Amino acid sequence: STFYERYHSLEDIYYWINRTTMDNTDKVKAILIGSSYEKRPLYVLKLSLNDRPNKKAAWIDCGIHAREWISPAFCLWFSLAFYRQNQEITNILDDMDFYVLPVMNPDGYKYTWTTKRMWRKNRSLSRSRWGSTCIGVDLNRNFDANWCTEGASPEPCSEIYCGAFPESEPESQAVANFLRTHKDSVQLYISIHSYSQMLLFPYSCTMDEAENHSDLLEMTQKAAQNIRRFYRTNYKYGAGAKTIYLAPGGSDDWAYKLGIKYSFTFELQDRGEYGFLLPPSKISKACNEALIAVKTIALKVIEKT
Ligand code: 0X9
Ligand code: ZN
Repeated sequence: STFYERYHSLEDIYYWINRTTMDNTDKVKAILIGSSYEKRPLYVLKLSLNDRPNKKAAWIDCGIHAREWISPAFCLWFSLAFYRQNQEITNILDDMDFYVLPVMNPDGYKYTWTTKRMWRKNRSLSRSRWGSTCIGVDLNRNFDANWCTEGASPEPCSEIYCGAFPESEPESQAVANFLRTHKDSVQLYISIHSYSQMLLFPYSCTMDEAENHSDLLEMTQKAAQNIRRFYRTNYKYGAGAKTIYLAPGGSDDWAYKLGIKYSFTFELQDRGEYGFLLPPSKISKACNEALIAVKTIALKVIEKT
């Protein structure tokens, strides 16, 4: 199997980031957007083939949740597709730069490799009202979108703990700050998770429909159709709250409210057979499915904006 068909330790991913930027200085830049609770750097790769004024951009983040190993694997896979530059990708890159954050939660990811494979949250220490301590905030409940309402928990020991306040965590703050300063160019936001095979869009923090619901529905429907056609895999699609569950404080809803009107969360393979423990032999199919969805949606965004 190739490098991209295996899961990689955090150290390997940092090495890969370094290597990739050094070998492709004309197309890839690493941008330091902040650091994690345990002070690990958060690097975003800017993938760009040309420099034009008013160039559009897309954002993809991976590894918000530590145990979802297929997610960082996808960000690496996506970057490879970019170097290889098949025709379709080149067409997209003509009009659109990509910002790729391979691991939003490096402390949690590291912890799943060394200590506890099923860890989800980041690794920050919190004290509850009762004086007990617990570790970890769910970064996908920590953004400012109906923060800590139904579907998130104010209890530090919960797996869906929302944190002390919106953007209390350095990881979510770094992402939010970057997107705030780039919101004029970034038109498309995608967050990669697993598992359950779903293409989700806002809202997840309320049952209300997004203002461009029918656009988003059509885009995810097309993406799901393409996945089915090429890989015979079924993906559900729809607004998060109605398709999966009510879950406030997510990055996709926050990005949408910021003004990024094409905002998505992809839940990659599988549907529970292996769950978070998706075997390496399944990486290539899972990533190609997601890649088709990214391409389909990016082309639509370019058409529409
Ligand atoms: O609950 C989540 O954060 C995501 N599912 S996961 O199993 N990967 O944890 C779904 C996120 C959907 N979007 C929002 N809740 N905003
Ligand atoms: Zn997740």
